[in-house]
Amino acid sequence: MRLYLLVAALCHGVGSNIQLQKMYGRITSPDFPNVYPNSKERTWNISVPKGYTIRIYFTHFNMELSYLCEYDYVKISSAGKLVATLCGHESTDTEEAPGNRTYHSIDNTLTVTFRSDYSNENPFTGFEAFYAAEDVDECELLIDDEPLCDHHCHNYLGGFYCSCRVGYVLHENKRTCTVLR
Ligand SMILES: [Ca+2]
Ligand SMILES: [Ca+2]
Repeated sequence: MRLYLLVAALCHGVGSNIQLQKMYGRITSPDFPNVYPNSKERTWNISVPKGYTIRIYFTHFNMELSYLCEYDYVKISSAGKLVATLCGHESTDTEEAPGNRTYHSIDNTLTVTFRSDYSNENPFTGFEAFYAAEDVDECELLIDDEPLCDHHCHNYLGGFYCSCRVGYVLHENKRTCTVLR
């Protein structure tokens, strides 16, 4: 029990996890717009309803530059896949900084991790980023090279529905059309 409390206290001091479920928002490095502290880790887990993806872009980015961003970094991931590893101020041959780029989630969740190591030779002010949910246009999607709807597809915010030409009815699966008898 004592060990557990000690571990919990240590973890709390170093890293923290923030859950965000709004349709849009702003996230920043610790102490922004001031210099970010050393040895900090912070993770934002953003989730929006199904039928949406998340886009995120940076309005400020100033992190310590290190080879392959191994010292300080911002990592973006979604659906268990790494979307980007960012550090520095401008992109180099081996490191990426966001610049004006917009990043997109793969599903309806996006994880952003900020991490700083134990030292900085210069002060760095970190980052400011804005994210927003974006409707998935299911009518543009193909599954196994097939559109989701047999006949007509209607996209709306957060979902879609199918309809059929005259003389057909929509099957129970809500996607295929069968001849009306
Ligand atoms: Ca550092
Ligand atoms: Ca939609």
